[in-house]
Amino acid sequence: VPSGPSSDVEEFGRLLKSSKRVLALCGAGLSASSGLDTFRGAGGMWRNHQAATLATPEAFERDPGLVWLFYSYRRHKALQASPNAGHYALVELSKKMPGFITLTQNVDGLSQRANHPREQLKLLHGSLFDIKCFNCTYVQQNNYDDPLDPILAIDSPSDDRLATSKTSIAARAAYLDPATPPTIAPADLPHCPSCKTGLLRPGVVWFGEELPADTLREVQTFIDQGPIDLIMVIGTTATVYPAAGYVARARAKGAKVALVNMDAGELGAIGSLNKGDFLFEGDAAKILPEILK
Ligand code: BJW
Ligand code: ZN
Repeated sequence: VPSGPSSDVEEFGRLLKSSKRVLALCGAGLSASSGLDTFRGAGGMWRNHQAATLATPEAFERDPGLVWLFYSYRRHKALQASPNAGHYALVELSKKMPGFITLTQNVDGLSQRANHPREQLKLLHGSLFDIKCFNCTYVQQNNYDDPLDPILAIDSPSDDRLATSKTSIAARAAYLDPATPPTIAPADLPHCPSCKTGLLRPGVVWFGEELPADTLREVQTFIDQGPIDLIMVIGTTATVYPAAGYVARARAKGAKVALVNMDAGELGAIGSLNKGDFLFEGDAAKILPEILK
């Protein structure tokens, strides 16, 4: 009978202590206990739109106002949230272990606000607080304006009230009427200060877009440097590529896998957990401080 993964905190502590090169691959579950929604499952809906259908360049071309309202809501929520004990536990481990880097798919800025050492934090999917031009190469980093523009205020007439489940059925039905015009005329949305013609957009990586080349290069350099002892897969379904592919690449470099997830049924790209691997089922904000101390 093959034996499966361990959930023994002491045994994990011994592996961590003997490790020199460690990766964490993080997803939305890391920020769940800070009150931010995940993409898939219960939290992944906004105004009856599946979050993943709004996170594409095609959606932005079709209705940039709708997509911007979704991101304006997400920026607002992220700014109201605070980093949790899970973010801080990763920061502490980073300080203790120079060979530890965190690859995060999250765009919420919470790791940055927990003062995660920047060289040890790789933002695979960009940030809600980087603002780019849809047409040219203009980028503005660390823009925490909320709203970015008055037209995107979530209490404006084109607001976010429909996002709550308390919304009246009539209001929701009116919104979903296919005759409903675009939420905001594109001409009224913020435009690029550089080329003047392009619409500004959030600096996140949408489906079909390349991940930031410099970040991918930095991660590749780390992988190429030698064996990897451990990859912790934290609060992610590991279904979105190329991010999910890092689990197999770390394994190919000898890494054990430690899965930290509310729902251990969610194995995504992880495949099966084997002897030597670890499984910690529960809230990342509670588990990470326990296993990384
Ligand atoms: C908790 C918890 C608690 C809850 N504690 N846990 C290879 C195969 C097939 C397809 C592709 C492929 N390579 C590329 C593709 C296409 C595509 C892709 O991967 N598609 C898949 C869906 C199949 N990838 C791309 O398009 C990427 N670009 C690319 O590859 O460029 C080159 C190329 C171009 C064109 C053609 C081919 C190649 C770009 C992907 C960008 C993804 N962007 C998004 C949106 C970012 C902006 C935004 O935030 O709106 O990133 S999608 C969305 O998913 C977001 C997330 O970062 C990402 C991952 O989600 P995550 O974090 O895992 O969240 P959930 O909700 O899925 O999971 C939460 C987990 O937490 C769950 O497991 C819960 O159980 C758990 N949990 N509470 C612990 N308290
Ligand atoms: Zn521009």
